[in-house]
Amino acid sequence: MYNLYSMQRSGNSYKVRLALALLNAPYHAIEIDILRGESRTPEFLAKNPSGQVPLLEVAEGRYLAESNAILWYVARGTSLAPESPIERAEALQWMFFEQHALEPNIGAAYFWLALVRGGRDLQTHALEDWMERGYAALQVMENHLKTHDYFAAGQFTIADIALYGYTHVADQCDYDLAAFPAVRAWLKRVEEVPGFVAMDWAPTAGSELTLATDLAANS
Ligand SMILES: N[C@@H](CCC(=O)N[C@@H](CS)C(=O)NCC(=O)O)C(=O)O
Repeated sequence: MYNLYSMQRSGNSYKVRLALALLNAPYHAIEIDILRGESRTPEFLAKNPSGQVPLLEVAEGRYLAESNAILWYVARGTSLAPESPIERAEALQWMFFEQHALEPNIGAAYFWLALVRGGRDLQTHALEDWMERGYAALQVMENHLKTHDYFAAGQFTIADIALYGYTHVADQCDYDLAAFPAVRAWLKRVEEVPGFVAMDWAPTAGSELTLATDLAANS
C-alpha cells in the first residue's frame, strides 16, 4: 500500500488522490499542512528536497515527487495512462502545459486568494499577471475542448486529471468561467466519471488518514 503525503486543499495533491480513488487503489494518506511549514521540516526535506506535496512513498524509503510523475506511476498499465507513443506524447504535452501555463497562475491565485488569510493584500503585485496568464491558459483549453471531449487519446486520461486539479477551483480565486463553455462542459464530464471524488473527499474504507502532527507525536 502506498504512503501518500498530501494536503487536503492542495490541487496538486488532489490530482493524486483523485487518480488513486478512480483506480480504487488503497493508500495511507499523511496530511501535511504546508501553511504550518510541515513540508519544510528536516524530516520532510530528507524525503523530498523540494519541500512540497504531493509525495508518494512507492516502496519503503523510495519517494516520488511531482504530481504528474506520480500520476504516470500510479496509473501505469491502466486506461488512464495511454500506451501508444503518440497518445502518451499527447498526454505529456498537456501535462507539461498544465505545469507551465495553468498551475503557476491559477494554482498560485488559488493558494494566495483562497488558502492564505490576507493573501490578496500580500500579492497585489502578482495578481494581474496570474489573471492574464491564467485566462490565456483557459482559452487554449477552451479552443481544444470545442472539438474534443478530453485532452489526449480521445478518452479520459491522467492529462484530464492533471488539468482538472486547478481548473475546477478557478472560480474560487477570481476567474470567471462564463466565457469558457467548453471548459465548463468538460469539468462536468470529469465529475461524471465513475468513481470521481471531490477535493474534500478523504480516504476511509480500506485506506487511512494520518496527520503529520500525530506521526511526530508518536515518534
Ligand atoms: N510541480 C509540483 C508542485 C508542487 C507544489 O507546488 N506543492 C505545493 C502545494 S500545492 C507545496 O507543497 N508547497 C509548499 C512549499 O513549497 O513549501 C507538483 O506538481 O507536484
